[in-house]
Amino acid sequence: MDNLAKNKFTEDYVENLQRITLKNFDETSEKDKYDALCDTIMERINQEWRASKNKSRYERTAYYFSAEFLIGRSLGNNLINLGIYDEVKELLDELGIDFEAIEDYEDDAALGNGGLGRLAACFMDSAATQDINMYGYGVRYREGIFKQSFENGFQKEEGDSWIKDGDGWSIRVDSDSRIVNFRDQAVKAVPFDMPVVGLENGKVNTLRLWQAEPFEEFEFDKFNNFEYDAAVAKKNRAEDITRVLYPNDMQRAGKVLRLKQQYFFVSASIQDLVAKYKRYFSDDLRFKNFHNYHVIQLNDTHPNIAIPELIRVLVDENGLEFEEAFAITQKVFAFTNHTVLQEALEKWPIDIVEEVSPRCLEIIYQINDLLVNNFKEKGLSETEIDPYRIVIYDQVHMANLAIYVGFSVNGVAALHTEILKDDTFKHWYEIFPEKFNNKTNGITPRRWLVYSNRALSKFITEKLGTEDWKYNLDELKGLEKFADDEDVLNELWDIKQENKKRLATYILENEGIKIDPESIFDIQVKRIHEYKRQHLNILHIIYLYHELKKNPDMDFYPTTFIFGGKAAPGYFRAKAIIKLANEVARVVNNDPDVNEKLKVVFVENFRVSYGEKIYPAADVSEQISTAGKEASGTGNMKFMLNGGLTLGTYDGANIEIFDHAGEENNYRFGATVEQLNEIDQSYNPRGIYQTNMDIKDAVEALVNGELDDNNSYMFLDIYNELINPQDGSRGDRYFILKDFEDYKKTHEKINKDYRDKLAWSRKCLMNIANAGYFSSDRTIINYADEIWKIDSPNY
Ligand code: GL2
Repeated sequence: MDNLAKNKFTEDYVENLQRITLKNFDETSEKDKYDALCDTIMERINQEWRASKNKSRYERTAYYFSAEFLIGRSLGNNLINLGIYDEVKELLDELGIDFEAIEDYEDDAALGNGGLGRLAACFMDSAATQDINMYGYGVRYREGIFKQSFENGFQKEEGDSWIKDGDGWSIRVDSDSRIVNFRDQAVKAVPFDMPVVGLENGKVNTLRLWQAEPFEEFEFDKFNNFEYDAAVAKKNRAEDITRVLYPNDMQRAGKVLRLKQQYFFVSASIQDLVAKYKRYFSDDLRFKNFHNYHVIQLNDTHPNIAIPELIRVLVDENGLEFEEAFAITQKVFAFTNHTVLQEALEKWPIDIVEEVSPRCLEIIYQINDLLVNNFKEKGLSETEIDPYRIVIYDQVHMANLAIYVGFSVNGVAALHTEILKDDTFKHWYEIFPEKFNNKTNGITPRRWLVYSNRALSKFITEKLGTEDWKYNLDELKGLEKFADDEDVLNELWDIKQENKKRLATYILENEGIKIDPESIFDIQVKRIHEYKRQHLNILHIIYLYHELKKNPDMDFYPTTFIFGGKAAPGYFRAKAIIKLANEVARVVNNDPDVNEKLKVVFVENFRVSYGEKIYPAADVSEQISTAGKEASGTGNMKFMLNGGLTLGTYDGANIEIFDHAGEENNYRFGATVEQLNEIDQSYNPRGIYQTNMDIKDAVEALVNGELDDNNSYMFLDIYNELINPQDGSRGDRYFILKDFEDYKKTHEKINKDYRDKLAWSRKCLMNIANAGYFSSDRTIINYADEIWKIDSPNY
């Protein structure tokens, strides 16, 4: 901004502040100041937003359908992408306003559970920055993922009404409202559009989130009749649909309301696309060119009911024949799978599908018939066809629907895609090999570096002598030339130290725990799942605690273990893992024999905005899932980009991180998928427990009174799963004990290596320098290029 623009900004800002509050400047609150800043920025975005919309109207566009968009806060990110972050901070400073203080008035838009939802948000940022036409379509949940707190170490959940004080980043577009018809109910779908600003390129894409509303606020007759509850019953029933995000990560909900949410946003979105197409391509009555302008990417199975819905709209509302509509549909849909865990692959009982949309169920049967005939022609018998059926045993298989109809199926990391082809969807791969492809995930460097790690960002620009890396992250490779430059390595070390100090201060304020910024920060933040093996990490901490108790003078570099993440409210064992971590933290942190050397913190309510403070401060990134189970992971990339070294299994995108940054610059441990497959049947966790005393002592602590679970039997539950299975299985499904010894040894190596500051800093540098591949810009360009066939000016 030149001086004129700066003055204008300040003028607009003060004027907005007074206009929306009717107060004099010095009477306004910090919240007022935050609100006015949103307004001022939205005004600036508006013009480019309209221009981008107008320009893309007659161009091929991708539509990213996702039940989740885990956005976080928008203020800082928008300022970064508009290229006015530092200047606005300065201008506010001149007005006596502390930017960081007002930033905290923004609630995270936490409309997602974890990686899958955050990926969608990163893709939005990258598409805009790479000038790719992409609309996001989703749900405007009034309650995001619950807020987590700990009571006596147990997780407590509380609602997260993120828009109760308004939402400065959305525009309600009443004129684009649609009607969504369920079997027993019709509701209004009202779109709220959020701008998605590209990095200083004038491109603004749109994220359109639908909110369910009644047609009438209340029924007057009933009210007059003193039936007050009944008068608003319909309104509540409508609003229920988008009231709350299901907090189950990778767990089928199986509830009518959940399918209603899915159908709700998908139906509104499909109607939206078709209505717009008819407006702008009014002479194409048979939708012959529809597929030339639209490609819909289905983010997991959640939006897959869009497939019959498009056919329904084309056939019932636009007079096409089923065959015509089906042919269009085949050219429009592409499907991304995000997990191989069976409990996540959605299958809907047909009575639920019928209750939501009887017509879609009918169309699903029609598609299923096509499939059966088609496969019979290929020579398959009835039983050979079974694994492909969309409807079988009274259930609709949402993945089968998308794989059969869609033209592309992709996994989210190289190993994951191989597992899909060899195992999960092997039968499909045999018939349609050409549909399968890999798109390794990525993260946006704008939020996860430029914004959240200002010092490192400045360092990179200085060393490379250009800001080009912000658009093309491969340029980071240029940092390698400083790999042996001691001054540069020291500088990098100091940046990490500063970030660690900032996090330590924040943790003291928010968690009430004092940690030493000089200690190794060893961090595991992600949803709590058995397959992610937070309990492997905790058992190892118990082992370390035992060692330090036996020998307080042991040669051990002080380490702080930091955890963060939410457990699904109904996932007992995940909650047990949280309780266990908190209990170990209580014991360790209060024991003066060890607490100079060992600290454990489980931060409350880990979320995007907490992550922005955590990722830049990590020395060690724990990525310790059972090999073959983590489809990709994306937290691993956030740590890497910020110079955290990966302590990881050979799983998901860890493998690609090791490939790019070098195994010598990271810490790989544990069994491979092949090894686990081999021992699967003969695995004997009890045998390991009986012969390895370190493991025995750590596992014993779960039940010998050393740790207190307040009679919840939570620790016994973990113990039983490991070595005393109650269900006749072999126990330790996720191979905790199998990988323990290697994990322990690798930790020992880390503990030694960290003491050589220059060598460690060199590894950090090598990770940063090779993080380019993990930019979601690269990922989205791959989607645009290989699946969507949409031009991006940058490839
Ligand atoms: C996930 C995978 O578990 C995770 O490994 C992957 O990185 C993300 C994004 O592709 O998708 N699948 C899934 O259902 N959730 C994930 O985080 N929630």
